[in-house]
Amino acid sequence: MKQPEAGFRSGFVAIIGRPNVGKSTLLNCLVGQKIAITSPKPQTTRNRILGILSRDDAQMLFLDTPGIHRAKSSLNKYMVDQARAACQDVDLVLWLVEADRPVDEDSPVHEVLSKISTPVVLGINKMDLVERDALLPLIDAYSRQREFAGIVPFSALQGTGVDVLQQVMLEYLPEGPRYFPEDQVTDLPERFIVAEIIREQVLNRTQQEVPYGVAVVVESFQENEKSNMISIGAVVNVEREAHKRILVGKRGSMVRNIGTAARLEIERLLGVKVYLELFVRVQKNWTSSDRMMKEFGYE
Ligand SMILES: Nc1nc2c(ncn2[C@@H]2O[C@H](COP(=O)(O)OP(=O)(O)OP(=O)(O)O)[C@@H](O)[C@H]2O)c(=O)[nH]1
Ligand SMILES: [Mg+2]
Repeated sequence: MKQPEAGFRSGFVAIIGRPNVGKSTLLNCLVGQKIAITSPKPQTTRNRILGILSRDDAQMLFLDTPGIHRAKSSLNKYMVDQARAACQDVDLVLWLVEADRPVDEDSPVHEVLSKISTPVVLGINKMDLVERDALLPLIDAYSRQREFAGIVPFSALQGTGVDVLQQVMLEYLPEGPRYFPEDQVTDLPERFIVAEIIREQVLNRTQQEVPYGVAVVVESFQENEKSNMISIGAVVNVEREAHKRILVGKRGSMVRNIGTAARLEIERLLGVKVYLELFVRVQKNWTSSDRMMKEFGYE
């Protein structure tokens, strides 16, 4: 174990909240780089995602989590469990809510918070969507719900107020060592990030139940040093034949567009040319099968 430098702080912060409140957008903003995919659709994030923020005086380790909701399918239960588990053994919990929504008395987040004794900071995101005057009554109403270590309004999309939020959170981290090298932003394998980038493009282009039944698995990832290229083969699993038809599109146009957009982003991430091949496959009702979920990396 490394010895902490005098005054150096480090620790874990779990970012939790309802789906779509902006948890992943905030993670990316704090770390200064896109690690987690985001979308206007709820239930985008499915796993716990570590983001590392290194400063001269501290290393803050953020856990982005799936939105907490009343889950029915195995996949949804897995997602909520990930969020619940992230709250264990952290130094601080950051509960995110939206500035343009009234106080949610009946939030399933309360049940999760009631089981932990960790300090909780309330982050009121999307303040760009409301007048400043609207924030005070909201802060007042939330502070009557429970005790908070701090309440901070901010906008993850515009970056306003995020420095204040960072400072408030830092106060709750103990003295500790630098756990990760300064230039490391996450512990996720490249394969996972590649699969997520592909899923994000699917989310951008599909509606209704299709995006919720998509799982992307990277099956091959080969670096060719001679041509300085990476060849990636990935399977986009869907729950039904009808979903496959939508994803393939007219003469393959949809899957081609998804592939092109994903490839460009993967090339930016990896800094080399990429050859990306996508296959769409039906795995009937996989979101209700523990076995299939395991196979797709949700275990
Ligand atoms: N106007 C505005 N929109 C925001 C802000 N932060 C996030 N959003 C948008 O809110 C939507 C959801 O953002 P995400 O970061 O994916 O939300 P999330 O909480 O991670 O969602 P799940 O992973 O589904 O739980 C996206 O369309 C974001 O662009 C903000 O500060 N202002
Ligand atoms: Mg998310």
